[in-house]
Amino acid sequence: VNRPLDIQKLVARLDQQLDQSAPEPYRVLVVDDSDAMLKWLELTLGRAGMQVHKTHDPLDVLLLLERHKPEIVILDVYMPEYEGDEMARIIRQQPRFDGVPIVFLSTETNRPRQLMARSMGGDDFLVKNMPPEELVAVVSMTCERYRRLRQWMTRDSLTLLLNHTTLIESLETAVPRAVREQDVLSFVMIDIDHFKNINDQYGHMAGDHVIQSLARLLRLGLPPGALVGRYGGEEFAIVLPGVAPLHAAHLIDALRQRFAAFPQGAEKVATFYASFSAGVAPLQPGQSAQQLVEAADLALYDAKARGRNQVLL
Ligand code: GH3
Ligand code: MG
Ligand code: MG
Ligand code: MG
Repeated sequence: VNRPLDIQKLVARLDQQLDQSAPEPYRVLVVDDSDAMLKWLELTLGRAGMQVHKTHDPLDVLLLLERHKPEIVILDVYMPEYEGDEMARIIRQQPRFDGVPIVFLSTETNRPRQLMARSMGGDDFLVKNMPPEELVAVVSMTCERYRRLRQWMTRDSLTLLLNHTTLIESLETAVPRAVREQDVLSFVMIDIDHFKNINDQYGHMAGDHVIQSLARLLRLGLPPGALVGRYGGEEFAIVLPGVAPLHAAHLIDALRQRFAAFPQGAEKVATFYASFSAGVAPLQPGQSAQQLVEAADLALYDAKARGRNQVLL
């Protein structure tokens, strides 16, 4: 006897695998005027699987922060030109680096002096000559916690797609880049059809499952480089750098067909089918990110007006 396939269970497992695939090594920046200390840090953290960038020149710190996007900075306090806490203050003045944890690593054992360094923007103060496994533990725990925090801040919790703010920020970065590189870029707005009816007929839980199923399809079905976000409620937005509008429309239409054929349902709910409408807009010369969103929105509106379950360019 064939038991019915438990789709939700399969899907939960798939999500788990997707989220666990290939954990990236922690990226660490170490700053110390002693080359011996830098070597030791590189060896100790490198052996623990971390990616270590090092410098003995505090003036390089901002450049290296920009270039390697480290997830933590380990900072010496006593250095010839700049003291570490001064450096921490400078890092903290840059809003884009405000979320990077800074850990001091120094011979200083004087508590008031340590506190002063922390008040300049440090998150922790470690004393040198600590056992290597302790250092590795502190760095891993700190990176892990900040990764989780960043995920909460940039992702939508129901779908794990980019949230509204992050998606718009990504678009505002992608548009000038496309202009600079003279590359095409397409933007897509998606809205699930008659979603209110789905909620009314099958309940909000079933509605949530529909949103999640579309999110999964978008996460798996788009080329690498695509930025996929939940724009709001049952609305999604996609930035496709390097993808021409016709190609974008075909990609989205293929997903539209798969979505419309996907049996929906939750526990104790009859199987039903959902669909979405989408508007695609190419980045036009001189267009701002906001104008691009408006253009895609307009195309979406047309797709709705023409009967839904279709993609319009
Ligand atoms: P249309 O085809 O014109 O898009 O019709 P619609 O019913 O989808 O349009 P509308 O935008 O008016 O309805 C969206 C509904 O989605 C309203 C809101 O109650 C519901 N909704 C928004 N966010 C969520 C959510 O996270 N979960 C669920 N279950 N419902 C949501
Ligand atoms: Mg020193
Ligand atoms: Mg809507
Ligand atoms: Mg809708």
